Amino acid sequence: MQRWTVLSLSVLWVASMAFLPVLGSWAGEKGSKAVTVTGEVIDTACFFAKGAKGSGHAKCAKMCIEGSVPAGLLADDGKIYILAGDMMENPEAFQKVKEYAARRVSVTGTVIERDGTKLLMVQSVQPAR
Ligand SMILES: [Cu+2]
Repeated sequence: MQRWTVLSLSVLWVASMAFLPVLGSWAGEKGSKAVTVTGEVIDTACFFAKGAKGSGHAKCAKMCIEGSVPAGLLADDGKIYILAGDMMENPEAFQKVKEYAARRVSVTGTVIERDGTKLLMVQSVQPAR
């Protein structure tokens, strides 16, 4: 009987170990360090469809983003981030970044990358110097 107890405990132990990497990566995303990325706030519809950006596109970008087209950040190094916000803890920062359509900003937040798409979870934003 005791043998079975030892065996089932080992099985439980091995099973719990299998979940550790999953928990670890989840914690890593949650606790990942904030970075600051500088670039232009783009409306993803017009940018992905026709590369539209810059001051000549400002009016359209504002309209698109206000109309719920996802806002993105075209970083100075050419990388594209989809902008998102933590609606539970800090909804203001994400609302604020949308006011900067087609303008250069510095966004501070955490980056989550999945299958090649980068998401920038906005914590704060300010006009780029
Ligand atoms: Cu547009």
